[in-house]
Amino acid sequence: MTRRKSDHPIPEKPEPPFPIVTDFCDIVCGFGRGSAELGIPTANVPIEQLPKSVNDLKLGVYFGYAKIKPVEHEVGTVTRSDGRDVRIDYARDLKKDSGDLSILPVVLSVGKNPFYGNDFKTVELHIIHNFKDDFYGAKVKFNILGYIRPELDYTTKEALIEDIHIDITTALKALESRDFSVYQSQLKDQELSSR
Ligand code: ADP
Ligand code: RBF
Ligand code: MG
Repeated sequence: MTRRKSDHPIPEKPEPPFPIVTDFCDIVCGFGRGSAELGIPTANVPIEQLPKSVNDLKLGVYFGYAKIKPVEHEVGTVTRSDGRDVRIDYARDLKKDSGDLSILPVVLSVGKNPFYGNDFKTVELHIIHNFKDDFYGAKVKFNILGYIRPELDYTTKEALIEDIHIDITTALKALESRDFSVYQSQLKDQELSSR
């Protein structure tokens, strides 16, 4: 496995402040660079809908699990600042049988994307799963179980892409351990008790 100088050692099990678990939050539009430029789409979530403990995290890359929930709503369109139209379909086309609605591994970026020079912080989730369709407007609930590395600047887009691929491998490896994978159950639907 590739270990980088910037990698933080991953402990045997989540250590405080982890696990952090969120409520369902909205999936909103960003600049559309994740899929178009990097080939790595990220579902962007509004920071104000997240627990304060997420806002207190240092800028960097984290891992955990995520679950998408479709929203019943008519399909809509928004126009990005660059003029491109984005279809907001509230995950109506996601399929249960292809695992789209399962509890899935995720790598998260909490940061200002120095490679792109943003002057504001974003929280973005790359869910490690091959979705057939986008799901803007849907909800996502997730947990954060560990820290992988600080956010870095890069001289090339290829170097950023390569590092994100290593982040994905690192996350999947950590989540193989039972001490992390048990936290999948944090995202299970609450069953209504019959008594
Ligand atoms: P934006 O800047 O609008 O977030 P991206 O290029 O990052 O644009 O694409 C994000 C969108 O791609 C998500 O909102 C979601 O609808 C879709 N998507 C498809 N596959 C994934 C995935 N594996 N993880 C996260 N989002 C995905
Ligand atoms: N952007 C950076 O500028 N530096 C980073 O170190 C960085 N690491 C990332 C790690 C992961 C796992 C993900 C999903 C994204 C990362 N990004 C990073 C953010 C990336 O620039 C952003 O997702 C795209 O610009 C699309 O919004
Ligand atoms: Mg994104």
